[in-house]
Amino acid sequence: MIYNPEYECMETGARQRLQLARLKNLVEKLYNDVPFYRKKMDEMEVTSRDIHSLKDIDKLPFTTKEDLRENYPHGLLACPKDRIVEVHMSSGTTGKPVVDEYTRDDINTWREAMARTLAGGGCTKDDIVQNCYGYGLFTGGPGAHYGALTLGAEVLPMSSGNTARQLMVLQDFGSTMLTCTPSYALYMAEEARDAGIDLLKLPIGKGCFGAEPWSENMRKEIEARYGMKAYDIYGLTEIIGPGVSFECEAQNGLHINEDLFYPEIIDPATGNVLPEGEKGELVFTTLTKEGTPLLRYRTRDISYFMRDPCTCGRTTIRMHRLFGRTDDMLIIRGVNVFPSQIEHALIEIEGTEPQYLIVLTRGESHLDEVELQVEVKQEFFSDETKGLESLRTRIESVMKSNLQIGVKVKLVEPKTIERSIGKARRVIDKRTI
Ligand code: DLL
Repeated sequence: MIYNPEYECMETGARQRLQLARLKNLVEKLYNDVPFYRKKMDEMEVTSRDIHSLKDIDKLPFTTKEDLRENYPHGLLACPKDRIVEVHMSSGTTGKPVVDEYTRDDINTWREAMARTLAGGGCTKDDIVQNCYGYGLFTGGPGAHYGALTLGAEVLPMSSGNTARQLMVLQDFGSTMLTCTPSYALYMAEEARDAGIDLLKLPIGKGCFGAEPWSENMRKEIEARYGMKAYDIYGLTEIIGPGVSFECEAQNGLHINEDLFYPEIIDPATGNVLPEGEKGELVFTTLTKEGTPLLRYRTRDISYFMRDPCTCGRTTIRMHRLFGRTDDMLIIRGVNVFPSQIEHALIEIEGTEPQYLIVLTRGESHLDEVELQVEVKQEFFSDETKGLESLRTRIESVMKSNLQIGVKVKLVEPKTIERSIGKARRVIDKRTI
């Protein structure tokens, strides 16, 4: 089902006129209301009067994750603070999170974007949506929740974790749609098998999965284990959360809600806009947001656009499922982690060297496991085992509170972690997806 054919099936010329009008408004508003953007535009000697066509967007400045971090917490607010009704965050590179502040209308935009997204995966008012994305500052839980409510579906706001209870509810409440990270969907399927639950006998028939990289193989696996159709959904906190783009029944690229989020693909090295169809870094401009609208936000995600008509009837541009990122951000159990965050936390802990190695695996359980190898200072190593054990548990708890994920720490002797002459190799990612 197409939730909003007026916008999703719009004739391209009409959509472009709408995008241009919205872009001009946005530029005007950012210039007047956000000193950060006024400064950037002044430096580049550009105003809304220089925007005559959508192509002129390349005259406008980019926004980066660093810009968001430097303006934490409210520096990019574009409306009076009392109009904000909800806030979400995700981790930044060295601890400071990136913040998205929503007005009531922004929440309505999000509801609209997520209703389109879940409808793309076949959700209707008759569905029972088991929502196992995390609720809280993470956008996954609330985003899917809003979308399901907007469609009139029934929501089970499970949040993540407590798999035994998830499986109980899955059976007893007859959930027909699942929303969670793809790795958690597989983990649940594994646990179901161990508990002797036959998922194929349950009414669960579709799911919208995202927030982390996954592959066509993982899709096939999820679809086979649950007997469902599994759809890829994409988004990021900075832009709105989930709801930026989504797959339809054709499962051939993700339709971008481009009347709301204007997409570009750029060459990450030069910043130049690439011709349609070429692979590069995704950049989004929020066309209607009020709280923290962003101009040309560099996502660091890699994809390319597909403009050929889709069999579903939507006319929106599609992006290929992500190929990876231009930076070193890791997504571990759906949580964004930068190796530099680990380094930052380690420096504070006495007894350790700033030498570490992150080893990522995804075992039988389909959940990410993290082993953090840390070099211990010589004097600590000659110490008795009790001291080492308390250092190990201390690092584990510091990591847990800094990264929000559990990490298994292995202390190693000085000079055992391989040194490199070039870029240090901090991560060994053994996960196959
Ligand atoms: O992960 C929003 C979201 C929630 C999307 C639920 C989909 C479903 P952040 O925590 O800010 O927001 O992380 C955003 O996650 O830049 C991508 O690198 C990655 N990501 C998100 N969706 C996908 C996907 C949410 N479908 C970052 N495939 C993004 C691969 C994804 N990576």
